[in-house]
Amino acid sequence: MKLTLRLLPVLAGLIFITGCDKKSASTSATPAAPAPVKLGYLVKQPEEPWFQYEWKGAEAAARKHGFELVKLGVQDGEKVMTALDSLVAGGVQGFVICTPDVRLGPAIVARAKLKGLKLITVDDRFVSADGKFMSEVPYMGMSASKIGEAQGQSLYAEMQQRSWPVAETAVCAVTFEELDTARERTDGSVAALKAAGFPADRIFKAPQKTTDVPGSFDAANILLTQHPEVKRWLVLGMNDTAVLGAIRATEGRGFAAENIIGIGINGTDCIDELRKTKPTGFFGSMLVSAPSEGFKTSEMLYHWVKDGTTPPPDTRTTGILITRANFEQILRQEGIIE
Ligand code: FCA
Repeated sequence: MKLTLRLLPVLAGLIFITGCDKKSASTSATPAAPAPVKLGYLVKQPEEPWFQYEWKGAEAAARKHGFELVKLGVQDGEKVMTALDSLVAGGVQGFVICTPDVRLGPAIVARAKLKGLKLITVDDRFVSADGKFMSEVPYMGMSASKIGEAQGQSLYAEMQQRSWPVAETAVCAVTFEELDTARERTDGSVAALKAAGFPADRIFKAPQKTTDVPGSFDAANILLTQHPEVKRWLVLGMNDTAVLGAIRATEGRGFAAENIIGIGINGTDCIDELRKTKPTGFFGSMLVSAPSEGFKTSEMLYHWVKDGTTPPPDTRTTGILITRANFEQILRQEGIIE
């Protein structure tokens, strides 16, 4: 049973790829026709809208350049390795990956080399056994510290806008420090709050065990229990999901929405929240363009495979604040909503 289940993704990959081969066979009657370019796009959390929008961007690049795209969810190390084997079996020449664990980097690079696959990392940068970034693997991701700083500055500005007494306010920083991009974001945010004058002894960390809503809900809930004296909370975290879980925790403990200011990061995983007719404590998000990350990484990979153009080693993306007031307009311009 276990074996059968484990083989399913491989079989699914083979069926998909067989379908693709039929198409290429009918068009490759002329021997000189170049091999079609096939690329993979592997993400750690396919259920998160952020990654679905990255895929959307990658699909747009595939349409523009005429390559085939294989999208796979890889929630753990075993799924990554199985996915690589099925990609190779299907004639894929390279892949973009947001890995489920950055410490898998050396193993993924070794497997890719062995199989002759080109690879670009997105969002979560590979880390080698000595804890250093694997700078030899091309990477595209957020300017994490800067985006975090903007989150912290925006929280402070909104607190001032509401004339909240600092003595009654505290910061709930939902953290996931084992992931560098997450730690850089929350460190940047906390540093900006301190630089703006928010007292350091009223900034509390709530470490999340898992990077989903239940994970941040649990983390924030513990913190809220420890600090019943706090009347108003500023909430920050590495992404929208981290902040959303904490917002749900404040609601569970009876805080009114007007006593909470939460600002997320991504801008893609909070659309339903911002659309709610009754505003919640989720004030806004630092929007980063997921579709353009998906488009650019897969376009770079395409040129690398097709023309041998090596991608730049480290490309960073920036963010802007979206709130209830402007999110529809900005997300439409970004192509995230219709
Ligand atoms: C990490 C997070 C995602 C997104 C991405 C850019 O992978 O888990 O939510 O923020 O960085």
